[in-house]
Amino acid sequence: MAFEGLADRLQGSIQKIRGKGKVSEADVKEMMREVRLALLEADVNFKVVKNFVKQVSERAVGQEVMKSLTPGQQVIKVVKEELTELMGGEQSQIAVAKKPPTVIMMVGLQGAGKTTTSGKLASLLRKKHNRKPLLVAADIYRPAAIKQLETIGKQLSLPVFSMGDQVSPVEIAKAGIEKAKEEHHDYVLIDTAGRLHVDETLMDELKQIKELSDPDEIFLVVDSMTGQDAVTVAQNFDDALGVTGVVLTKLDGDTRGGAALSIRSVTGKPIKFAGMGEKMDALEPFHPERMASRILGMGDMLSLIEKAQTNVDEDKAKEMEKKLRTASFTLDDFLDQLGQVKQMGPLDELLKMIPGANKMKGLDNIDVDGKQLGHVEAIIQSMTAQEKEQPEIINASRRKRIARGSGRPIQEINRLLKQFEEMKKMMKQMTNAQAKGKKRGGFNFPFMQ
Ligand SMILES: Nc1nc2c(ncn2[C@@H]2O[C@H](COP(=O)(O)OP(=O)(O)OP(=O)(O)O)[C@@H](O)[C@H]2O)c(=O)[nH]1
Ligand SMILES: [Mg+2]
Repeated sequence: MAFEGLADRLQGSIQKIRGKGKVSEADVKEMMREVRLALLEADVNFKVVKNFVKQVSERAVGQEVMKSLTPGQQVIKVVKEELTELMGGEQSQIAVAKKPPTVIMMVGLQGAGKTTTSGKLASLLRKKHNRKPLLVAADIYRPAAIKQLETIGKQLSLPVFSMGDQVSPVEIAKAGIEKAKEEHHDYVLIDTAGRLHVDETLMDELKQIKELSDPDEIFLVVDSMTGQDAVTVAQNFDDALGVTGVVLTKLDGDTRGGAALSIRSVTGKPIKFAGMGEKMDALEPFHPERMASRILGMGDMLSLIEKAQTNVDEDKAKEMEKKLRTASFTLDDFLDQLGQVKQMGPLDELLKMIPGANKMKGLDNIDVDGKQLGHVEAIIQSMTAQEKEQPEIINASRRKRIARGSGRPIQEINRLLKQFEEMKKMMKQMTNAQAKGKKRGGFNFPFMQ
């Protein structure tokens, strides 16, 4: 699997920090030492590594306090965000020419996957975007290169334009675009020749094709198995041609990840697509964020963190904390908290997002259908405003009335009131400890622990 070593090591160092209620500068340092080694071992460019480590360290030490996350989780969040940024942040789009056809030139070293990717991309454009692409066979050097593209075209029922191998690639490209105009194709994909190494003859020819066909995109196809070397190659191609985007192929293999993590940051060019196999449908738009999640092996955990982030109102959390400190926390506030937890979605769904939760004893058959939350809600809603403020006034007859009103047995009302009292006590202790200087980075809702 791609990124395996890197993923293992990053996940290992994250594991150590995840649950921490307090993260010291030394913790961050220790973690970043491991992250640095992991990246270097994955063949990531050393300057990129240095920068990454610096960036994460700065943010992790002087972190913004997110009330709904523990400090350990916050550090992980920073790592993920920076990893995403490293691979380009947002997912980038494919250009569309003002006047069709949109011309895409495929360039890259020998065997990188240009011809295969041309076919895949044409197929993707037709299937997902309802486009009418034309493939142009402009590799006249490698024996059977034209045949290869024609075979792909036949397989996909996509037209291939070729003029044999006795006409110059520049001519072929030009004629191909003319043909596309005549036949109203809206995309032209020019498959060019590759060389073992970047050489002048190749670059000169590519430059000429570029000049005459005025492409909207020049996609550099890069074999992700080539690691850091890919970055040098990319720089050379970019210097000569001005590449507009990168396609990383063979991400289905056991690449260590160096190319994927360095190329964007070194060349500044976005990774647009990822080749995930030899089959013609194995091309995916490149999502930096998803890739980062995948490398960190915690996609779902992060979705959970994001859920907490979007659903827990920070101001409200602060207000709640103050109420606890001044012991003015009421059953209404309690209800409010329940509401926040419920907003995050069904509890069993949330539990599923926690890696390993399904294997945890007791959690697998716990009643988490949210029914209980509903009952608690019903009980509290059956109380008067005064009862909610001062639960100590709820005597036996009031309990009976609440039981009738909520349709719950009286034992449940008793249990809830007892739990609420205990919770208040516990929170008071917690906030006292906090006031005494054992400051925790984040305030956790009791239901979320
Ligand atoms: N596993 C895997 N194999 C791929 C991928 N993309 C391309 N390949 C394989 O890589 C080999 C080379 O692909 P080509 O498309 O012929 O490469 P090229 O850049 O056109 O090569 P030249 O024309 O010789 O320069 C083929 O066997 C492809 O099937 C990918 O994403 N995953
Ligand atoms: Mg080829």
